Amino acid sequence: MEVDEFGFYNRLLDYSNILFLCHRNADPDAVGSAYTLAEAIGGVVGVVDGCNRVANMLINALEINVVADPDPSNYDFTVVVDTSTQAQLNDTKLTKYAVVDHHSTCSIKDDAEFYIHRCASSTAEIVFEIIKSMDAPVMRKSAMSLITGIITDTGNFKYASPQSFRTLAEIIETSGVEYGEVVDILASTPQDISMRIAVLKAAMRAQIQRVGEHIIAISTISSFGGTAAGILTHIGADVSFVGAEKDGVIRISGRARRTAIEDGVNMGQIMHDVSKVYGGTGGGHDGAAGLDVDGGDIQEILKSCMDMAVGILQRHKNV
Ligand SMILES: [Mn+2]
Repeated sequence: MEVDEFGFYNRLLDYSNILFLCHRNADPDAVGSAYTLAEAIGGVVGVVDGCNRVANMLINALEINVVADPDPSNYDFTVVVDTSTQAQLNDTKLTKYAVVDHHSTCSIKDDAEFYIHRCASSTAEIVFEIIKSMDAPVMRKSAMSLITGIITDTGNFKYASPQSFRTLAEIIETSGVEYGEVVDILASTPQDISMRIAVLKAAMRAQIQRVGEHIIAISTISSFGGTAAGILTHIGADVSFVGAEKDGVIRISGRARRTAIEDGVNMGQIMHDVSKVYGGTGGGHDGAAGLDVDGGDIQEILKSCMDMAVGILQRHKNV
């Protein structure tokens, strides 16, 4: 049954021991939304199969308690947060549960006792409306976690709706949290030293090629390829490809800046095309994509990626 914000909160009052459960590899929108609901209504935050890097940073910075891989049968009721399919919860067995989600399709709500499903830019925006309907104050830590959820789910506001900005402004106004405080948490250096070493090595080993005003970089690393590729585009590359090899599988992560995308680079397409050449799989978005190949020469595959990007940018330059 679909309910409104007040109905959602009102129904949860019937339960005392509530699990607010995030999807696997939980992101800040999931963790921030679950944490805010748990603080306001009472309950605990659960995560399935860990959290992503930024969510872990948020958990550390705000000292949020999370239960890893919880069993919903140990709780009176479960609220599934920012999750649209059962697959996103792995094998977690749900019995009585509610859903709050913002993804365009949401199948997990079909068996829920009640749910709120809106096409917002983030679940955090919906959660803020729930808190408002309760007439509850927005605590500092909750406000910071909701703002983090909005920032990350909207890709630093690239995909934000006018409502995202309105909600953000309202959270800032009512909680007294400054936007800069949250940006500082997000900008803080990754705490994982192995990641910092990996990213620096990727920068050290980078080979670059220039096409007109564009720079394409390739590099290798043993893990954190996606992060490293992203950072290479922050420090000067317009297009980057970072390869990592693990257990005989070669994985290439690619990132492109808007400047390169506007000139015809589509990372998803490049990854798809290159992966086919080597009998692997690949794809993704315009600006971020990846491929996996079973075995092969990592340098050769990286070179193919670079050649394809160079070709696209050269053709664009010549027209
Ligand atoms: Mn989300």
